[in-house]
Amino acid sequence: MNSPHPDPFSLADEAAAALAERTGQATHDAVVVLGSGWAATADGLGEVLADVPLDDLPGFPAPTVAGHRNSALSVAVGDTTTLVLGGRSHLYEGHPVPTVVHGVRTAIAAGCGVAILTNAAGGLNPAWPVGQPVVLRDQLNLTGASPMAGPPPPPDRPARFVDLTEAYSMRLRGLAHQVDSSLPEGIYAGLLGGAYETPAEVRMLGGLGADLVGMSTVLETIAARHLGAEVLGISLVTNAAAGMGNENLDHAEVLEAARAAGPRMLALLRGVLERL
Ligand code: 8IG
Repeated sequence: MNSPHPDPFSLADEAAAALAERTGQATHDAVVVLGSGWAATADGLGEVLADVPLDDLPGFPAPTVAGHRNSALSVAVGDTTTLVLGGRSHLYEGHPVPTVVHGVRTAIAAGCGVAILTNAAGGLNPAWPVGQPVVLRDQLNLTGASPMAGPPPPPDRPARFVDLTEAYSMRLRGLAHQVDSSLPEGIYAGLLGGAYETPAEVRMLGGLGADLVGMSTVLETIAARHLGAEVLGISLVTNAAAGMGNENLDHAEVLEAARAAGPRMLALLRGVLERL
């Protein structure tokens, strides 16, 4: 790190410079953030140009969550030079909001105009089986936090009060449906997490309009929109939200559902990246 306490935007610039140096790619076009269980889709997206340990880059802690991988890949997918972040940081790990959104800010500083944010989520729609990918249509940020709270962005960045009317890009959602026309859409509720919901909380979330519930993504989406990137969100339903199915929740079940859905998710990501 060049300075002891850079603001989060300067830290993202530093990380983007380190990324360019370590990958040999002056810029990237799109970033894919791989959520729980999505790590395997990194293999097969395209030609791997570079593989850098995430925690070698300024501001990136090593991922601690099972199913994440400590790796930033530079991958050629058709004409799209793609940065694939093998893991992310979550609020429930105790990371501050700037750390949680550091990956997307770094990617955008590296040139990415498109952010594809993936996650594993609980499904509230009983018609969705485990292993169902769902395109995010909108979100409920129920974390109680925001990347736009705190000191104002520096003068060379957009002001806060970012417009979130189109949090998830119509254009990118259209591309996803071109690739896989049977994909449903849903509203993702992002919570602090650390524990799954009670059945009462799941009923409440359904009343609020949520179709999916998880512990990530929503802050990254806000940070990406603030900096002008288009966002595509994709959830993999890996469990029925508590009280919606007939089983208790455990993380091993989540990882197995993701593994089985891997080929479909890989084709979806590759197809979207090739069409950008
Ligand atoms: I995977 O049911 C996965 N992540 N909050 N609730 C929340 N996060 C999740 C869930 C779930 N499943």
